[in-house]
Amino acid sequence: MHRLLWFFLLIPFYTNAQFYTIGTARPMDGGCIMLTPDQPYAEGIAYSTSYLDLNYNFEIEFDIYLGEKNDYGADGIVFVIHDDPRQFDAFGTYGECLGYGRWSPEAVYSAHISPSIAVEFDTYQNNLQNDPESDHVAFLTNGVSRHENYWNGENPAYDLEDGHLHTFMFKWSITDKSISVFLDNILVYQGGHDLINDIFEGSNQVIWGFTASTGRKYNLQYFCLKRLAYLKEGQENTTKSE
Ligand SMILES: [Ca+2]
Ligand SMILES: [Ca+2]
Repeated sequence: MHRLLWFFLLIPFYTNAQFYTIGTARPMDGGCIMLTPDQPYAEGIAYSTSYLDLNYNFEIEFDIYLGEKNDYGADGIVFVIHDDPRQFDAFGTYGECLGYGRWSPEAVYSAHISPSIAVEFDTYQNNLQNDPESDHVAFLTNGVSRHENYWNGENPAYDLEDGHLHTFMFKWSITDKSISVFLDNILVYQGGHDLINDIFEGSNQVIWGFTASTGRKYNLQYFCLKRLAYLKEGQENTTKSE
């Protein structure tokens, strides 16, 4: 019942969010941000210059583009929320780690973004990361690319490199301490997490953005921010101060 009392609170920067870019990432015409060009061995990262506040419930919605080459495409993109000590200069390992993670969970020498949570949209099978043959979505933490679970719609031919935009929504509820992720309006991940205490060591101000990489195989990859809305339970017309 109480969920019916949620109201949307749009914060001012959502239509023209500014992004800090690293590597191959560049603004595109139309407000989207290219992460990687259609070239091998690229790594691009874009972070919003405004911090996220995990003390509020919020929804972030994007269009994402993973390219148009299936057999010869790679590697995918990652939506990341982090409090890495390098802040806006944080990056992970290229190629199969998508600019976010590390070669293996034990590979602490391999660049990775931590503390963090992330959602990867992976378009290339890498056995070291336990990837299925199909493209897939997986929830990751603390710069570890390897995952035991993933979503591919139980479709062994699931493909995101189809030349089309895909809608992606990330929802955080501080009320329930839960994360919900939707891809093309399908719930692809849901999990309970006490992000502030268990991941971010008490910090509620965190950086968010996307990382991406290519390797021997490659694709044009980009994202377009559509909406960032803070939601306040049971209170109307409450504006979050910047
Ligand atoms: Ca992969
Ligand atoms: Ca594919």
